[in-house]
Amino acid sequence: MEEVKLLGVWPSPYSYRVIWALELKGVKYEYVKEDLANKSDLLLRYNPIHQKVPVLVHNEKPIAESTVILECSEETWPHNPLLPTDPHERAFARFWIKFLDDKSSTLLGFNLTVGEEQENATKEQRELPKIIEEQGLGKKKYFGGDKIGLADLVFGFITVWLGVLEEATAVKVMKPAAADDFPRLQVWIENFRENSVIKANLPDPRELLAHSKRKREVLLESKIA
Ligand SMILES: N[C@@H](CCC(=O)N[C@@H](CS)C(=O)NCC(=O)O)C(=O)O
Repeated sequence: MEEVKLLGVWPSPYSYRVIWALELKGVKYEYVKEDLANKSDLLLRYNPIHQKVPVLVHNEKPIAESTVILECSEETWPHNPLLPTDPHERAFARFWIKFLDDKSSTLLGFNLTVGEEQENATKEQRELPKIIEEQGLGKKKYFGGDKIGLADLVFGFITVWLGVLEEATAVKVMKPAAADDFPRLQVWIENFRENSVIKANLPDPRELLAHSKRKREVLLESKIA
């Protein structure tokens, strides 16, 4: 019988990407909670280079890096596919996986920015909704068409994390110029959150906000000290 373990930490959006993929595919797995302040021997052994979560361990074979894990899961458990079969559409999905993953670290690091660094990060992020609306989503429901795919999972964190980061920093990162701006992105956010599997596997926004505020306070205190 196969053994699948996921080393993750709350509320890591990178861990959530993998949770969503495994849940959407109906893969049974054991979730192993990591403590990043006191990393386990298992994590250090399985991801010696980056020492980060998530790590997926399939029959004792570890794989690190969330987008690599997503690709590997797709090949290991091809049922309930999260990538298209057509080579061009598959490549298109991979373009967006890469693009959205590259943007994720700036977006997620936003909570830990102040001053000029924050202004620069904000400027960069304000371009993002337009690109996603016009190039990524177009008239489609999800990045790959009618069904949730890997690119949606990579960007899925913004459906909860973005609002929380904006509230914690009191900055509108992806601020629409008008209330009805970016309607396709808004619809995508609603569709993503309303998917029953995703909905059952999202962090509580209040807990996430409290966590983000605590992290930001620690940062601000260290800047003053
Ligand atoms: N590029 C990595 C990023 C993973 C990552 O940053 N994980 C964080 C938790 S959200 C972590 O494990 N940090 C531990 C550390 O930096 O020591 C991925 O996509 O898996």
